[in-house]
Amino acid sequence: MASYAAFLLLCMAFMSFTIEAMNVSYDGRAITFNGKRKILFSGSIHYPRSTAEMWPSLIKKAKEGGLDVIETYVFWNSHEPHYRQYDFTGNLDLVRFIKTVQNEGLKAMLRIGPYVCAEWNYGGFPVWLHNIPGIEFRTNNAQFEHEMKNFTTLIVDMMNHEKLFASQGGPIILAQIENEYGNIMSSYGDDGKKYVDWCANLAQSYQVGIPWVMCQQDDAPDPMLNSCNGFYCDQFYPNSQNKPKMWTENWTGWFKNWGGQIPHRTAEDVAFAVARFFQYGGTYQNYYMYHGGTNFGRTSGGPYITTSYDYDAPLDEYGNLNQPKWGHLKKLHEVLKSIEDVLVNGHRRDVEYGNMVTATIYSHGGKSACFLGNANNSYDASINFQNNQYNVPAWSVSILPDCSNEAYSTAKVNVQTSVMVMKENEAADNDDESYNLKWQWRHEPFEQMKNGKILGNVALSAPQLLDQKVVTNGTTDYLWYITSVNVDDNIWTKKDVQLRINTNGHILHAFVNGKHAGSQYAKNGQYQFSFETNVTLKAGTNEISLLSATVGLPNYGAYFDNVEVGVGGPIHLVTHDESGDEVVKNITNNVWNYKIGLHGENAKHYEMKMSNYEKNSLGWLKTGLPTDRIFTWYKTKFNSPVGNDPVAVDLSGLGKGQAWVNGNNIGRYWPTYLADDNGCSSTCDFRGAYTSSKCATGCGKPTQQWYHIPRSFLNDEEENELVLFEEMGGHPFNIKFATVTIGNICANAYEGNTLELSCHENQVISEFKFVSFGQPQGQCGSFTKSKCEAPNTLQHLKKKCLGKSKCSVHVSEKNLGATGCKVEQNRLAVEAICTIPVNYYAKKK
Ligand SMILES: *[C@@H]1O[C@H](CO)[C@@H](O)[C@H](O)[C@H]1NC(C)=O
Ligand SMILES: *[C@@H]1O[C@H](CO)[C@@H](O)[C@H](O)[C@H]1NC(C)=O
Ligand SMILES: *[C@@H]1O[C@H](CO)[C@@H](O)[C@H](O)[C@H]1NC(C)=O
Ligand SMILES: *[C@@H]1O[C@H](CO)[C@@H](O)[C@H](O)[C@H]1NC(C)=O
Ligand SMILES: *[C@@H]1O[C@H](CO)[C@@H](O)[C@H](O)[C@H]1NC(C)=O
Ligand SMILES: *[C@@H]1O[C@H](CO)[C@@H](O)[C@H](O)[C@H]1NC(C)=O
Ligand SMILES: CC(=O)N[C@H]1CO[C@H](CO)[C@@H](O)[C@@H]1O
Repeated sequence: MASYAAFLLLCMAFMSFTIEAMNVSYDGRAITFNGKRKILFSGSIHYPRSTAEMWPSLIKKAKEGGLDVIETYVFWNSHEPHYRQYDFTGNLDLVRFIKTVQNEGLKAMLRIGPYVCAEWNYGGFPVWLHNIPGIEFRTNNAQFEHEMKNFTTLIVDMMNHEKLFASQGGPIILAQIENEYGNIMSSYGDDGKKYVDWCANLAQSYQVGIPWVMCQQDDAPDPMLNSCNGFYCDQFYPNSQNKPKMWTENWTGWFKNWGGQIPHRTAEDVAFAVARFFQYGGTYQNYYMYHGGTNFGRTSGGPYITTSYDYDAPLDEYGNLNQPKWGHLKKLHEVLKSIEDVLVNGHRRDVEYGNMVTATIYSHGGKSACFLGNANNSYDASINFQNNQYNVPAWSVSILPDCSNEAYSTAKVNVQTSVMVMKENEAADNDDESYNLKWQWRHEPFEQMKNGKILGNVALSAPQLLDQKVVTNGTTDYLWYITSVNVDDNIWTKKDVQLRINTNGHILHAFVNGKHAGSQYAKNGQYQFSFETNVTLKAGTNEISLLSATVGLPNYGAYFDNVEVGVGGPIHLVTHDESGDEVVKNITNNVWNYKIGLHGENAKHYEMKMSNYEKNSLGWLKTGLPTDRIFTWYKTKFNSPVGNDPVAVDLSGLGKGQAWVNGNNIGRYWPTYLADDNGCSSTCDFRGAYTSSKCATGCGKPTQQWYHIPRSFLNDEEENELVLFEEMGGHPFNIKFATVTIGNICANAYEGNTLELSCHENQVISEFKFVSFGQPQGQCGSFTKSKCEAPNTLQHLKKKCLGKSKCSVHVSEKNLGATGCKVEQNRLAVEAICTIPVNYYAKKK
């Protein structure tokens, strides 16, 4: 066996090094590989939103889910954080990512942009780009085009050099230039059109031998392909009969904002949208996102995009299967692939039944395949099609691969639902000491002037308020604006003085003479707000220090790049004279001193210093731990949770700030930002057009309580360091570490299907909470039995499944016993518990 395995390995290695150029092209029906039309299922996985260590498993699961193509954007601001200084290391190793895709036998679509939107900071543009004199983004502007060309060329050359284009035998079959420009082009007038043509020419000039795509660009010049992005794309048609119908972004869910609820798009509705797209001639479709992942560090866009970018995608933030979505789509892919030949080559004919019910027949070479679609959101249709009677539920598509037997209905989910749970750190259970985390802390100083000087490096001084981007180049969230004000008149030294500041956001902390005078943040996705607080001034020189913090720069819309952030002004000190009239001191155009970043960022307080953790207490205090105090650094050590399951940390109790594990920035946290109380409902009807607020959950709860710590950030079974910068005030006493695993699984399978139950591989099915074969009612967690059911189903399932990590049961009366229900189709509903056997890790050691 060993030699056989070695032989296989050799073959695989050989295969991945065989360079076989592929001619990827397209015609009016599909993308073609060496002239052969293909149906392609694609899914977005953005490499910086996971880790290089996670990529192989994510891509494997995507392949198992039936994908052919992995799509990613290229993130310019991460690769070129400073002008002409590049980073392609760690999870920015684009070549390694594409090669991982290749090693799993999949294809890639490379959306270079370099504008990416993607809820990514500043849409993927480096902030320094904004500061190039005379530049205007995404239009006919020489400076912009020069820089865009420089970066785009770098990426194309890199792919070329590694022979990663399909024309060179590599996996990249499609590339994209620009991104959704059609949505905003009209704002740029004639220059917009000139820019689109320039983009198309640039892409063509690379001669990479694969097709280029411009998504959401109705006028994409030939031979650029135009494609559709949206929740539904069945009504989209390309701008030429010689181009295929392509869907580059089918949103599988939606992202989260601080203060927003948790979006959820049902498996039934995503499947419906995809099946309908294929019913109406689509041949290429991409799930945006297939794995959403995490906005580590300061990569999330604005306004106020959260650190989690889970997206309710088929693979969850941690890389676990999001069931039933993953499995329901997998089955759809299998069915559509089984009729690929007829779909890409066949003649299509629609038969209308009224009420938005349509049958579609594809036929080719004596074979045919059919779709029965019902886009009515309430009416369950019963239709006679080719002399057979069919029920087509509201908002569903049934697929009949032979035009007579239903192999798949988007409305009938035959896949388990997995309820994920956060399991508290096992290491903690065994060792009470580490559970009581020991904290050290230190202050972040409130910057102020001493004798007209600021300690440390002042970036610049100017008699005006500057856009935060211009000063920081986006290298930090934080910028100090510091000035001094002389008052002699005694109306200013009385009680009644107010400081009024207009700011462009997102958060402002104000200090007068080194004392905190107040903090405020923009709410509801609005950037601008006015800040007002009472202050006490003294006769003579007063120091006013403002710390402005950004929470992700905007990433979407015409001219989004010019939206100002930071303290925009005006800034007034206001009091009243003897007669009660308002007196204003306008300090807007004072000389302002700018200091970039926090003291602790510049001193790298977050860098791991484990080796001398106990000794290295310089500046860190062990006693007098402050709570509810702004500008506090905290740090602690913790053990890695046992096993391989993904790890997350609960940061409730804290206010707002950033967190680092062993020096890796795991993102901004803001657990005190609660989601709106209204707009959630306990039931979710998949029928009817999806919007991002439909089926939302989490009302009144923190938008994000748990934060992902990738396993590769942790030291194996050793001590790790968590560092927090707490900006708003909070306490670290609720912080706990957990692993993410399956708790309960529920499944529903209709007669004729096979029910598959599956826990994580380190778990077993330990108990059944509910089993009924007949006409059970309700949903996962609240199933109820009806009058009729087969009597011995539970025993049957126990025998097949208990103590196993996975099992499957064919759902039929023959197998499970007669139900006695007088219905067309019985179903089996099951709820079971997955647990990790007590001695699982002990045995492994
Ligand atoms: C690639 O395929 C397309 C369409 O099948 C064809 O028109 C083109 O000539 C081919 N190119 C090469 C280099 O073979
Ligand atoms: C910001 O970027 C510009 C180039 O766009 C550069 O000239 C300037 O020195 C940078 N400023 C800082 C503080 O890095
Ligand atoms: C990008 O700009 C640098 C100089 O800043 C230059 O050395 C390099 O050749 C340029 N790359 C391309 C492809 O033009
Ligand atoms: C959906 O079906 C109902 C019931 O038959 C009908 O009244 C309604 O007009 C249909 N809606 C559409 C948009 O066709
Ligand atoms: C500011 O002071 C005024 C009286 O001078 C008082 O009415 C007001 O409530 C104070 N505002 C705050 C926020 O303390
Ligand atoms: C204060 O100065 C700023 C900048 O010149 C100006 O925009 C603002 O209107 C002034 N405020 C008042 C009350 O005049
Ligand atoms: C082109 C397109 O469909 N864009 C959509 C992007 O997402 C938002 C939110 O659903 C839609 O409103 C846009 O129409």
